[in-house]
Amino acid sequence: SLPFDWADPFALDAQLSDEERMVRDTAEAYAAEKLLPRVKHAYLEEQFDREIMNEMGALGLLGATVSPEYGGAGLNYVSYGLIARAVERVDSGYRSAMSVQSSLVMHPIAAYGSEEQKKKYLPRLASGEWVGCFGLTEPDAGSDPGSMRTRAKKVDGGYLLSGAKMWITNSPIADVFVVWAKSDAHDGKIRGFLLEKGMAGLSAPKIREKLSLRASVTGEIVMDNVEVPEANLLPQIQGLGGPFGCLNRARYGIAWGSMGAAEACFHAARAYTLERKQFNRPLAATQLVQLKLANMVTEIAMGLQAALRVGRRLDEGELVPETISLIKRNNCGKALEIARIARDMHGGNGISAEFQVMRHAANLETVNTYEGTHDVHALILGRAITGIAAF
Ligand code: TGC
Ligand code: FAD
Repeated sequence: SLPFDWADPFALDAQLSDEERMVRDTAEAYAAEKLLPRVKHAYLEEQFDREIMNEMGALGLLGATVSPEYGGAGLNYVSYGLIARAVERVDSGYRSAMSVQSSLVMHPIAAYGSEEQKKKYLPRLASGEWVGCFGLTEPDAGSDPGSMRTRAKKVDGGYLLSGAKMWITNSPIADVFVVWAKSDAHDGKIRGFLLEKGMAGLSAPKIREKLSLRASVTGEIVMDNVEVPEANLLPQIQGLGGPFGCLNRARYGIAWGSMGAAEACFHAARAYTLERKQFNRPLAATQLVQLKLANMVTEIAMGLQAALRVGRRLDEGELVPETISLIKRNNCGKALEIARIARDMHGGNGISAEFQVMRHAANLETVNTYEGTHDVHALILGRAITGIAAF
């Protein structure tokens, strides 16, 4: 028999290609050297450092799956997942910035855009020169985006967009806005539009005083008859399948990312309870603590293995959205539980920013909610199991 590796029980490492390991090492080194030292300040001050986008861009971490022809790294989905895991080990907010740019902004342009749109936007988004955001959610349409109110009205040469988007990652610092709206020229079907900072009638106020994901900037998108040229309509897609096609990829990345946050909490809880003594012995010498650590290592090992399996299928061209719902839901839910327990295991120190675990727990509240809530993904699975939509 072989020794048990508590940091990698199923030898995930051995299931990766050399290229995948290289990508992972690059992302982990960047996260440890550049992200970790600034996260506490960023979180406490509710500040996202814009420079991070340029740094990630320089390393090929933005739009990793996009073709090199348009500035992407041309990597597979497993590599994208490994990047998400590495970045979210530090903070879910930094992974958010990466996922939105990659899956929710670059992917729709690459998959649904015109040649001109790809040439104009993708290289600048890949380098981090431009930041993008994705506007689907509205104040009155969250889990049910099909009931959105944002409208595109056809006018000569383009469209007038009116409406409001809510809870939009990166909108206050965005140069490019992927906005989904119902278009009167297309029988009220949902279409995607590329808006740019500075367009008349467009604003993106910051949402302040979040108690979660504070190192990520979140805002609204307010559109008051914004004139959008015909050339900025995403030509290749219509209907809710457009935004959902992007969400499939982002949710997949979050399944990996949330496990990164869980790993950070598990490793911290292990180290802390080995070091900390009460009743004349390390906390780790108690049965209750060992039970908690055993539960953590189990959920993380299974969550990562499941994410790898879905990634391999994606790379083979097999996209089954419900399997993505399954891992997004399970991994986010388990990560949140692990972070809360790790916080508890740190005792009073657990509430200090110094020990990181409470920041992860607070972040994971958002991660469990965005990109489809834990319960909405249960309903997506329930529909697939029973054939009955119970939303
Ligand atoms: P439904 O009838 O199910 O589908 C409507 C159309 O969409 C197609 N479709 C999909 N296509 C591809 N992939 C998927 N996963 C798809 N799911 C649905 C479907 O085939 C159909 O196409 P067509 O051509 O027949 O019209 O639609 P519904 O309105 O009943 O949907 C219900 C539900 C619950 C599944 C859906 O609305 C849902 O997933 N709600 C959750 C909303 C959500 O995830 N929002 C995310 C906002 S973005 C975000 O949170 C970013 S955070 C990023 C960060 O910071 O990291
Ligand atoms: P609601 O839909 O009102 O849900 C409230 C509660 O009701 C949840 O528990 C939900 O599970 C439950 N519920 C809803 N419907 C049902 C049902 N039929 N049956 C049973 N229970 C139900 N959106 C974007 O478009 N772009 C972004 O970049 C983005 N970034 C975000 C960043 C942050 C920090 C946050 C917090 C959110 C972000 N979102 C973004 C929005 C996010 O996707 C939504 O918050 C999420 O989809 C849930 O919608 P909601 O907040 O309106 O909640």
